Amino acid sequence: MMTPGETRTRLGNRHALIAPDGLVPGALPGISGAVVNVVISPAMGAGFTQLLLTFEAEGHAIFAPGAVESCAYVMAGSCTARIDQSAESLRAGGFVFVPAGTRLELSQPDPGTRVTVFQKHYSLLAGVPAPAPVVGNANDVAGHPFLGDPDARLKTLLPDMPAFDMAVNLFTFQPGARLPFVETHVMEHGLIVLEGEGVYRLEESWYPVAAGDAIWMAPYCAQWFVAMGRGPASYLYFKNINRSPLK
Ligand code: UGY
Ligand code: MN
Repeated sequence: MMTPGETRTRLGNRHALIAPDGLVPGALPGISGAVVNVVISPAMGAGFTQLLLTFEAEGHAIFAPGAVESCAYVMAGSCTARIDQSAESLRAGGFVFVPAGTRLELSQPDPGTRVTVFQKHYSLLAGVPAPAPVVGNANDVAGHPFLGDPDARLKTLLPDMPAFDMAVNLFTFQPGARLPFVETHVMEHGLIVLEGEGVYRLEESWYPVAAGDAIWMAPYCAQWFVAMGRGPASYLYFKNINRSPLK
């Protein structure tokens, strides 16, 4: 139990740890019958948005077509995803990516279904057609040893092709496994811990983290992770990719 007046949440200029205890829901257009948390957003300095939706029975989320692309990942429960005219069932681990200009609707959730949604303004690449929608399940995606470490496995959920300007990846670490070095890179991250425990280094701070914690890492935020629990630790994360930093 947290001492009254305490929180593990930390918000800085270059990174944030957002612990679930401090989340406050807010309404968003097109979403009903769901607790909506805007976990990461441009309001804190990020170049993207990370939403957490917890659906009630009859819950419904419509992402209207526009300049924004979206990738929704079902962390628990199940729902139906409608992309334009086609409908897909998503169970835990299921994900859907819709490019800018395409309508996405999430409906018929099991009560308690939890979905993380990453959204960003699409950055068109001259001469390259925009990406098509993608539907899949992380359980069907092979995990590859990260930089040769079989105990740190990375699943890349979206195609790594120039048309895509966002990556959504799933990282699973065996107890004691870690990122091999402190990363510093221009790409941003939004992250949610799905299971297990560990310690995340963000710039000059080291944070114990566990399932449900979310993290924002601004460009060049120094970052490192070690899994510390008795079982595997996994996190889902967003990364902007494939575009010149010179806008
Ligand atoms: O893709 C990445 O940059 C990844 N290795 N970063 C991270 O897990 N913090
Ligand atoms: Mn990284």
